[in-house]
Amino acid sequence: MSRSRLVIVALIAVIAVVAAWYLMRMMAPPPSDLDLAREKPSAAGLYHVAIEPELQPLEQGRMHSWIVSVQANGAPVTDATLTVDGGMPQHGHGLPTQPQSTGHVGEGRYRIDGVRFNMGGWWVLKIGIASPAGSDTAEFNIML
Ligand SMILES: [Cu+2]
Repeated sequence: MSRSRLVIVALIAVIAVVAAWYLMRMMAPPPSDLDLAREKPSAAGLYHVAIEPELQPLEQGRMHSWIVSVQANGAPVTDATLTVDGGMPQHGHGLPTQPQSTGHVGEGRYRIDGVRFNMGGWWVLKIGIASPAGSDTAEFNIML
């Protein structure tokens, strides 16, 4: 085998190994102890956050909204600004859309529009909450 041909074969082998590694990572099941709670304290403990999809049951590929409830010390937080981020930890990609909070809809509840999960698997929704009480985040795991 000529030297250039050897280099090409070696290159193809490396690409195949890397591709196989990515495929195995994407196909791997999510952690068995994944916390699927839809209600939890925020990361720094400033808020208690609950999320609920308006689409029941959740469906792949459909645009829908979520209701996020925010409380602090047992009382609804009515003056927060919410941001949404997320993605699929095992696929290394973010959300396919840019969900937006359309504001407070009463009693500490906020509507998040424009959520769409374009594939099945393990998704993470990160809710950012800013109010005079402080800034905090809450991360939720969603299986689809
Ligand atoms: Cu994905």
